Amino acid sequence: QQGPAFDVNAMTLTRWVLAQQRTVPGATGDLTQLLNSIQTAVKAIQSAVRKAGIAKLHGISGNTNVQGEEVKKLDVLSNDLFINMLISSFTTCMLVSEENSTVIEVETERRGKYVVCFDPLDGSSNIDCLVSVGSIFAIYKKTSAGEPTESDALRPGRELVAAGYALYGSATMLVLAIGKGNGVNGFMYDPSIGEFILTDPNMRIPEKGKIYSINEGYAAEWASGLKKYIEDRKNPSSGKAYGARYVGSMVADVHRTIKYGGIFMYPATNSAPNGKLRLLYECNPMSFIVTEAGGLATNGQISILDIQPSSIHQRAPCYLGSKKDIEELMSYLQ
Ligand code: P6P
Repeated sequence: QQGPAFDVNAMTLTRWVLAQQRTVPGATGDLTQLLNSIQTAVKAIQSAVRKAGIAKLHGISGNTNVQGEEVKKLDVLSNDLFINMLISSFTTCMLVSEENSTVIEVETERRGKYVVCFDPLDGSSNIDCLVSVGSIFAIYKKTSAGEPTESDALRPGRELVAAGYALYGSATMLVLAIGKGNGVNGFMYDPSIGEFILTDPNMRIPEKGKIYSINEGYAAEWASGLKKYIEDRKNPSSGKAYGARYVGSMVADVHRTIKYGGIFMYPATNSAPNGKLRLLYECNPMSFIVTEAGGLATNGQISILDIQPSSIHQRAPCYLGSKKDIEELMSYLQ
């Protein structure tokens, strides 16, 4: 018995978020409003990413197109969309963006109780060669009294209220974790109705995988424990060798790691002792999501979610993925 050709009862992201809100006593609906504003930004970004080549939105274009209109590069366009949708949601008081060197304070009359850290278009160096890119966001509830300050964003990932990412891949998917035992849920974009549909409920990362994901170009700069770990993936004393997969776009590499299992690593190197990935809007949200899906995330010493940030663009070494793979890696790093 085939399902209906047209689903008249689709579980859209909007409907799912509202249903979750109704299970929380005293919920004001602000988080619902905030997530729906992020959803709108992601829908607009996905549309721009999909037609970037034609609309000359790619990084290589200058700043005006043949009609002389000002053309924003995709990462600037994505940043403007996130900022405008978040501020106009009346649910945020301060924003941290990968694209802005300082925090963005929301003016008083449009303030709400949430602080959002985001990378509006992660992996943008891959756009011109059509490799998947993504958006990443992390949401805190402001708990301090008085005016919002940078310290309202400099909090361990353990305090996150929600985190998510959008992957602009062969299809567009939004993956969301809102804590409180709701797990991790994946919503596929259906362009025919312009809605995200719940296709991957309760995503769980396999306990152990057989794929490792790291940029081997930096192998000469790795610590000895990591070198040995990678060597033993390739040449195990027993069992099969691991496969290697590295897109070079964090959202794509992390999403594959959650779906198939295995381990994603952006390690410390001699030249970059804190690695490359940013703690507030890359490592923390991804670690929150992977942990909610049953995996682990570490900087090589402690859980990424326990790092006390000291500056909004600080980097952190990042090893995340299947529980048993991370535990095995840690036995090499100690
Ligand atoms: P490398 C993309 O530029 C990015 O910020 C992440 O999305 C990705 O995981 C990483 O950098 C790739 O860095 O040094 O391997 O090119």
